[in-house]
Amino acid sequence: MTTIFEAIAILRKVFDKYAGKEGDAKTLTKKELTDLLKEQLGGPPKQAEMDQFFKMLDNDGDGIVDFNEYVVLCATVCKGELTPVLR
Ligand SMILES: [Ca+2]
Repeated sequence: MTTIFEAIAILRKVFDKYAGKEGDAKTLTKKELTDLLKEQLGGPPKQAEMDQFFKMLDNDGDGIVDFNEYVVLCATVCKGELTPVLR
């Protein structure tokens, strides 16, 4: 497997790990996303910032973050743009 496919497999594995904690195993609740940020990215920010961040990621506004929306989070981290949010 090439390096980029390995990286993608790991991103998928992380998503599945947190999405499987409660509710639908194919989506992230706010609690699951908070745990993911805390354990994997050194976050989360303050509750108000977390609410705003979750809203931003929840593109279709259904109250959960699906895999497509999670990919946006990964891309944001990849571009180095998440640091100001998490600090
Ligand atoms: Ca959503």
